[in-house]
Amino acid sequence: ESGDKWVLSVTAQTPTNIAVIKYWGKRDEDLILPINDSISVTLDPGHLCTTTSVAVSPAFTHDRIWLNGKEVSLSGGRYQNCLRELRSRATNYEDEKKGIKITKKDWENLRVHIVSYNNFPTAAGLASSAAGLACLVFSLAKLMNVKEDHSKLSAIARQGSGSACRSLYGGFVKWIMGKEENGSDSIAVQLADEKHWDDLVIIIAVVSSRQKETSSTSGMRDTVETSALIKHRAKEVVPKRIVKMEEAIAKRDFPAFSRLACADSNQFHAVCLDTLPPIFYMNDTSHRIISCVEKWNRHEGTPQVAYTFDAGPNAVLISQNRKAATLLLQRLLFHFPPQSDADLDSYVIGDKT
Ligand code: 2P0
Repeated sequence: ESGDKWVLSVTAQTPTNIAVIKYWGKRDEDLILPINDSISVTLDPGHLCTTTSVAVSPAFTHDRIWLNGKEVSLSGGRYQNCLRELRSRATNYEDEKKGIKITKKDWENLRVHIVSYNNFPTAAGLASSAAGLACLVFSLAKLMNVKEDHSKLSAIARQGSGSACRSLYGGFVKWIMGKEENGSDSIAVQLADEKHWDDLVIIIAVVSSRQKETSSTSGMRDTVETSALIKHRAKEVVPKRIVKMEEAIAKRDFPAFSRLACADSNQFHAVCLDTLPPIFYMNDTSHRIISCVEKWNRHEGTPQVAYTFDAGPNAVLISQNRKAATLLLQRLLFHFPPQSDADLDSYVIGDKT
């Protein structure tokens, strides 16, 4: 294509991540700086992921974004921060065959169009913002020829949504809270790649795909303002747990991994209850799933399955291997029989990473 009729585009796909040591609470709301480190597992590509296409053309007059087929406003500070950070790092691009030449300076005036799809319920506590913002930052960085490594990109994705910084890597990922006021050292690092512990099987039991009532952003703000327990958690509990969780992952020690993940999920929900007004993310079904897993693990004498719940009632169940996953599914289907064929789709099964 020639003249100003060209369109240049990039498409990327990013899986979501599930925190096993949770992020909850910010020390800086604009830069999205957390009050503790967190550790997550990134799911396999293809399951619970976001696909994003970004395009640039001299014919575009405004930056625009469509989420799941619907245009939404890009005026929010978070999007704007990501776009600004990426534009300032854009570099020259040239494709002689197509007659496209974009200089670093051009990027400031070129507008982008962004189209993004989730293959799972948005805002039902399944970390849709994590995959979404990571994918947006990654695809725009490719489009704009940004030559930064993944850790720098993670610091940009972080400004879109905290948990997004962890989705830039596969495998096991730590988001280091950092010390700097400008957030430059609040980045994600990979602890182990996707091959390190590939026996793990993650099963997501969708208890409800309804939108959650309290957004993570406002929920954690209320927690930081009103909960005494969060201070104890961030200062005393999480730092020790992070060390132990890193060890458990390095050694593929499933019993330790499971105990730490379950305890951290439970404390996160305890901190939500300790908030004023209290935040209830889990429901009766979530509690029944916890009891069922706890009973089974106790009966076996050693943990077979770990559970973790984010800002919603859906259960993320991590089993040690395929055999344990099969037994878990049997148990789930026995205790929570699907009421319709459609319910069967709710048992999303995916290998880790
Ligand atoms: C996590 N969650 O570590 C925790 C556990 C939910 C429970 O990160 O305000 O959507 O965009 O930084 O990242 C959800 O919080 O919040 C979250 P913002 P985000 O995965």
